[in-house]
Amino acid sequence: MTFREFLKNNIVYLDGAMGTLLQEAGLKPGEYPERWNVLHPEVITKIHREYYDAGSNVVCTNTFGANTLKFSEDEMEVIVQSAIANAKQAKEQSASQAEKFVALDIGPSGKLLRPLGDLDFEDAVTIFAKTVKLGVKYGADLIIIETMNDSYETKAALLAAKENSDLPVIVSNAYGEDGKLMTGATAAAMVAMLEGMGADAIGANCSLGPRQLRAVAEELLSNASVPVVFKPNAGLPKSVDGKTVFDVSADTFSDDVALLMKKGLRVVGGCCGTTPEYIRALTKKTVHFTPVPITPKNITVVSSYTHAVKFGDSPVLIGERINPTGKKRFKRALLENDIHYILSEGVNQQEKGVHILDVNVGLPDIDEVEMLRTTVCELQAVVNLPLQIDTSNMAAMETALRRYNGKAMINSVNGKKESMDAVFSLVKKYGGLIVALTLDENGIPETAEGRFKIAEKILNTAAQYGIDKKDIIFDTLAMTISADNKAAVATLGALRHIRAELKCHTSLGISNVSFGLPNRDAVNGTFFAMALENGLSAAIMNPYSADMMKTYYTYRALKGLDENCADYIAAADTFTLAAPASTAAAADTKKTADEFKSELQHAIIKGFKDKAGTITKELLKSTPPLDIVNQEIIPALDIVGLGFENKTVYLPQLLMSAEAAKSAFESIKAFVSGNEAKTSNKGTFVIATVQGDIHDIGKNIVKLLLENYGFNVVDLGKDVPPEKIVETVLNLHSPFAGLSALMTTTVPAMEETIRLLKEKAPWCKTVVGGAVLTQEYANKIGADKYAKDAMEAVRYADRVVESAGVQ
Ligand code: B12
Repeated sequence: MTFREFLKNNIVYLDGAMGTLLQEAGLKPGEYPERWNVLHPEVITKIHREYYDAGSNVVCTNTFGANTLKFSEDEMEVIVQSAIANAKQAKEQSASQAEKFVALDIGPSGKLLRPLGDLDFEDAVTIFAKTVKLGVKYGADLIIIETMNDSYETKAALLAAKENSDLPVIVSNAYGEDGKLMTGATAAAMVAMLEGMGADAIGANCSLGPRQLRAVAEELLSNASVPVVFKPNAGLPKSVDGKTVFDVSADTFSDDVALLMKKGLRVVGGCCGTTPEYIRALTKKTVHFTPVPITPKNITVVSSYTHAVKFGDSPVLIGERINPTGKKRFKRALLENDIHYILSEGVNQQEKGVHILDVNVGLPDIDEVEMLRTTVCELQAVVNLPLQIDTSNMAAMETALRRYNGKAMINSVNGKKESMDAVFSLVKKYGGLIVALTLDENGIPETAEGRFKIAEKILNTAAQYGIDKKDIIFDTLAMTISADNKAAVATLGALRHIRAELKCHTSLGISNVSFGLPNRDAVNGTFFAMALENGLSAAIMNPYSADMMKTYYTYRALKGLDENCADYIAAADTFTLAAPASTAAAADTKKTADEFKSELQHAIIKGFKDKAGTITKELLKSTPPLDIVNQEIIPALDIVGLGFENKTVYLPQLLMSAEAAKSAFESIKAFVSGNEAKTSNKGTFVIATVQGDIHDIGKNIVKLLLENYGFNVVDLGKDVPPEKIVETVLNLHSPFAGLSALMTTTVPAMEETIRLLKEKAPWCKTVVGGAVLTQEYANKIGADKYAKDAMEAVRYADRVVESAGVQ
């Protein structure tokens, strides 16, 4: 029986942990477990066999960290070959009567993808592809991609699996206590993306015990139309007598997992801390369970790297402003490659409350493939809304879908054969929700019936490609009423018909309807309300239009979709506002220093790197550099930091803000170094961010200021071990060591550095700083001086130099 056949009607038992068992067998800290496939095949085979004997149907090869970033291509081949051979041998040896399969195990690459880190998306695909090809070559039965905590990397791995094999693929992510991935994705968002790309089963593993992951399992079950995978840890790790132990026993673990199996889990196993005993307990308790049938959830959904947007509950707003049609300023931005303008249109529309952004960057004179790729990548770094890829250029569409971090909306397909063939093949591969226009080779039918017929044809053709009707949303084409006064009636008729008969969701580009008329917004607003009453699920619209927003909020309130009319009340006084302030700011007007200041905070909060640098340069003409740091850069980062703490901002946004702050700081640095020549040498100041901590913006500011006040600063960078700091202080006989720590978890490293410095270089004054420190804490860890900001560090060092005559 193939794995896919088995998965259809059975509960699948996976294995448990490998790493913790290898440590018990003697794997040393820092040693690569994957090498044990070759060095100690008997140990690996024994562990696999014990899992099969305990009732596992699938064991995962010992290849979690095997990739070409860690191993040479030659060594990779030997590792994967032996890993699969070990698992196959265990399969032969096991006396278990259960169906048995070998899964090629793929874990995270160990690097962060751009824009979070420096690994390019396509390079990640290539790295995973190499492992996949070896898995196929040496006969794995399926692939399991697991413990991924970034949706983008998960996509890269799944794409590599799909492009290089026909094997079934299980995809499992590591969710945190907040029920989200490290980079912010909810389980619903992951299901939307992974199902669209054709994962055979989707789930959660690692990070927490079965109880803490229960809500994630339930979210997966209510969204997924494929089997749900659950492979939690044996609870949380704790250290007992220097050994790591987990706090959930095999008995409790199996009870907790069994409870969720009754709700529908179909692929179960264990992660860190679990052993064959856990799997045995689980199989024993549940082997008689009847598998809960997998039911299609019929959810029409798109997703970004953080969340899913579902169609049907409440009207969905799709912002239309990233589109050159009829917009001179936007055309100019495209021709001049002014990506900032495009990004700010994205950010502004998000602030206005749209749920999805339409992205159209097609102009005759530009390279649309390149432009669309860049725009999608840059946009998803600064906004977390799902995107609607809007192009008729199929090469551009494919590049954008490939790079998109989520399940995109696709604008559009129509009833022409060539359009359907091109779009459906792309969607089959990358997933997506398709907007289907009800027109074909014969044009746009005048009647509602004609448009309905085309909709039926599109659905039938999509089905031949294996695309479900939940992934098609119909646009019945709003035509201008000034040319044909029955146009809106036909559009609305088709809309009603499609909703009622085909049960599909619908979308309309609203503004076409009013073309050629005065006060177009008035017509658009009313047409939008009529369309909603006739079954419109989503509108491509202008969120800066007060009439459109008025219709949206009043409709929701009147339809009982807005509890206590809370959203209406919150938005009511904005209905009269015109375009947002920052759009006006984009116009070339003269700005005051104050405007630049709040713009700088805005640029940092939104992560506009280039803009932050340029605004700072302007600001420096009228404001002292330190004021910019203290009144603009730090408060802006504090806002982002607070958002991060409250889980409204996720790591990618935090990172983009940090990049923008750094760019502002670079402008300040260039200005300061150009303006003030160093006048004296007051002595050496060794400075570093302590071990384990990579925050260095604050430390760099301190460095710049100290240099400008005549100190010779030796900057050791970030994540610096105590020994290196001490060694440098000793070599230079430095009178000062400045240490920065921004996290509670890295303050102990600061304490250790101070302890070593006191022991080896007692003359050296330790000056400490960083957001988490306080005077009290600084005293406790024995620092000579706590400086709350850079200026205080300079004043202190000056005082010491003056009073002691330090040189
Ligand atoms: C920007 C930022 C990042 C950037 C850092 C980029 C970089 N190159 O520095 C990125 C995105 C990479 C990042 C990563 C992480 N971050 Co962070 N980050 C921040 C943020 C928003 C701002 C920090 C900052 O630069 N502030 C501006 C500077 C100018 O201020 P400052 O550092 O305090 O410096 C001033 C003074 O303190 C003093 N000073 C600083 N150092 C020194 C040194 C000396 C010698 C002296 C005298 C004075 C001095 O002078 C400076 C100028 O006046 C803070 C939140 C916040 N409000 O602080 C979170 C924050 C520090 N990060 C946090 C976390 C949790 C993380 C991550 C673990 C997230 C994750 N899940 O991966 C990782 C950490 C990775 C690691 N191992 O270090 C938490 C820490 C929580 C805690 N209490 O422990 C914070 C507080 C956010 C939060 N509220 O949850 N982060």
